[in-house]
Amino acid sequence: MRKIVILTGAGISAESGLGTFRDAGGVWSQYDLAEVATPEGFARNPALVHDFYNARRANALAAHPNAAHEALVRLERDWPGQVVLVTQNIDDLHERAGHRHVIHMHGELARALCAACGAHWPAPEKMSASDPCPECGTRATRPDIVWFGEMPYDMDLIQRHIDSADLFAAIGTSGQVFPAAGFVMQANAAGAETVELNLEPSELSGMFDIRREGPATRVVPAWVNDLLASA
Ligand code: BV8
Repeated sequence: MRKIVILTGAGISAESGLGTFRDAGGVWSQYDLAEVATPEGFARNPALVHDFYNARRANALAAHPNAAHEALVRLERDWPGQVVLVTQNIDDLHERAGHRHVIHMHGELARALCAACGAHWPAPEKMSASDPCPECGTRATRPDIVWFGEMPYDMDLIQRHIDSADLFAAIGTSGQVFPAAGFVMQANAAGAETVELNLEPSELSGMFDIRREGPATRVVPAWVNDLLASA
């Protein structure tokens, strides 16, 4: 039975009230990406970066999964083949909707990382650089987030999944951030059918075989219903 690989972006959490990055009024229009989402920015001003992610962690905790997250849970549960979910998002709405396996390629607000020894642990609601690492005791705590210029997590695993996908779907992503934006080209080269579900055309729309346009809470459940009806 067909293997489905799904990539989600900020658009799937938009209707849960979490901001996207590049839409009007998006996160990157309010903050300077270089200041809050790069290692250099963290080195310059760790308190500013922790304030930025502490605020986003609070927003994410106050948000709730929406019908799009829930539809993907149904697909993972009821699809007779393998379903692999890769997300660029750092919120935990997929998990809170009940999704069992989520690959967070850009890290997670829910985890902390020691910049000295690489240890990971569950993030406190409010994190600070002076929190001591539970493993090595160093006070070099950072959010476990992949910043610009850093290697995303699980890239080898993700590439293997895409190479063996029969269907690749990108949901709610503008296709402007690499290497995630390159996944559809890899899926096409691997012979997968590719579908884009988005509120509006993205940078990569021309790379997809099929497009379903509209808000995720409408187009994702409809897409999942059609898939399960065809299973
Ligand atoms: C790296 C964590 C090198 C931070 C993020 C070519 C190859 C490789 C790298 C590069 C390259 N060219 C340039 C680069 C560098 C860079 C990059 O891509 N820059 C861009 C800006 C040009 N990439 C990197 O730095 C990556 N690392 O390359 O490392 C390396 C190599 C070897 C060894 C070591 C290192 C790391 C990138 C990861 C950065 N971190 N996130 C945080 O979240 O705070 S990326 C950031 O953008 C966000 O996290 C987000 O996840 C990601 C993607 O954004 P989207 O999810 O697409 O969101 P966006 O707002 O853009 O779009 C929203 C979409 O939703 C829209 O399409 C909209 O229409 C749609 N939508 C809105 N509402 C709805 C909706 N859809 C449906 N329903 C709705 N209701």
